[in-house]
Amino acid sequence: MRTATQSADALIVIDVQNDFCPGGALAVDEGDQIVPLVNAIAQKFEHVILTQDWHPHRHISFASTHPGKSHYETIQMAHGPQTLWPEHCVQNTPGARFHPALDIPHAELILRKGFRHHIDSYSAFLENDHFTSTGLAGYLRERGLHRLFFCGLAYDFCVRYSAIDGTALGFECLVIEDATRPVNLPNSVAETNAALAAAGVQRLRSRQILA
Ligand code: VGL
Ligand code: ZN
Repeated sequence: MRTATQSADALIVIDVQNDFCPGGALAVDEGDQIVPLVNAIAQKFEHVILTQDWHPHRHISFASTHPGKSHYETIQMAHGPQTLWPEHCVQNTPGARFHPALDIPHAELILRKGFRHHIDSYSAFLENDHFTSTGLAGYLRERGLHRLFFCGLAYDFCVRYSAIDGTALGFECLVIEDATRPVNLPNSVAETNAALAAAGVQRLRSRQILA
């Protein structure tokens, strides 16, 4: 099946940043390998949005902010569980920059997220309290963009929560599987596959767009 892109479509490129690529602080295996594919896919879309994980120093999601806690441990916060990460994507550091080979000059919006000290934001729509809005849904609605294709990093966190929240907010959401890579914590990929299926998020391959 070929999926032709339309004027009400947007490609949302999640967090293709140095810290999520090999050599970065929260490196995703092969995270850099999706970059040429993401560039090619972006050429098929009139509307492209980039997200950028953008944390202040001593952000609540960093294990180092919680004495005695280790990387990848989960703690309970007032609004629910929070996985603790290595310090990553700190505002204005090289790790927070987009991968140098990411080449999407026609991207229309760069949406930063995770900039509030006391709350993390995996999703491009809602922060991890599942209540605080990033404003993205309003932006997309005002611009008449209804069908959203997701790619980028990481499949099992920011791509997952973005596509699920987008669906709940009334957008048609699709994930371009081979243009993502997972962090891969225990069970995180299997849970993501199940959660996307349960939410009705379609997974497709890049050749369905590039063909
Ligand atoms: C992400 C963990 C922490 C992501 C961001 O982009 O998937 N994962 N911050
Ligand atoms: Zn983060």
